[in-house]
Amino acid sequence: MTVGDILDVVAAAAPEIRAGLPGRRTKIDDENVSGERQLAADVWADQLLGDRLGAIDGVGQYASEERETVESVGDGYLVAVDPLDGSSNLKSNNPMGTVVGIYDDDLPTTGRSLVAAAYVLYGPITTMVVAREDDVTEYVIEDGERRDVGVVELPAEPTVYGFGGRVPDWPPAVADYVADVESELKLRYGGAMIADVSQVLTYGGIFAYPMLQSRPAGKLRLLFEGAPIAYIVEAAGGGSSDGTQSLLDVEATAVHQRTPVFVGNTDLIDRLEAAL
Ligand code: FDP
Repeated sequence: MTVGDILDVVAAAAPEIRAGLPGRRTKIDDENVSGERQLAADVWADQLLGDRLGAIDGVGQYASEERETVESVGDGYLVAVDPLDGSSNLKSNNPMGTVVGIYDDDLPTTGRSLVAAAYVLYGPITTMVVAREDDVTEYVIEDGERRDVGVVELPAEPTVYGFGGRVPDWPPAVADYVADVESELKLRYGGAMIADVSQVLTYGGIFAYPMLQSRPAGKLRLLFEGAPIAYIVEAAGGGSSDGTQSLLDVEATAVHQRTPVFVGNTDLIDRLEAAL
């Protein structure tokens, strides 16, 4: 039952997180462990989720993109959270999300230790997508309760693509790949991984935050973002890659390790790996 309890707590926290955003759009003086200036909303969502998830019987550790160290809170699963993914979208009032990975191992580990992964999308409506044992379900969150609105399956025919990072900073092989797929797909990039991945899950296609010439490991965090999203997309019938292998197979050596992220329809991921 613990996995279900964790997901219920995340769903119950979502309306509270959303309701607290309007007054927390400003940056504070602190940086997170990855050197990024935090918003008041990042810190607040992290505190709220840490308190709630840490109190669940059966949760052993709480790890957050916003905290340097993993907190020990009892015995059981390790819950890794990106409390507000894409929070730089808050200033311009564009969508953001919360990402949750439930691991049955200590960090650092691989995505193969995930027993479930989920995200909340704070869009025009608040939705939650949960992957568990190859089953991916979308919920609408109303009054903190999850209402099942159907199975999520990646459409067989891809239509959208969205790649992060500045184009002149992409390695030539990434630029060539994008030049190739942009004749087949239409650009959809909003700047929050969760919202951009949701477009791929809905319409088919590929989302990436690739390796950059200035930043060979890319921007996104493997254990908080890359692996949970790969778990969801693969369970929905798609593929994932760090450029050479499934994101679920990448061995982490540090809790806050970064990785290039490519997720989407398997043929697009195969072509990407061949191009790199
Ligand atoms: P943000 O910095 O706003 O939290 O997780 C990092 C992330 O957003 C992703 O959600 C998003 O895909 C990416 O960074 C956006 O980065 P760019 O601003 O470089 O496009």
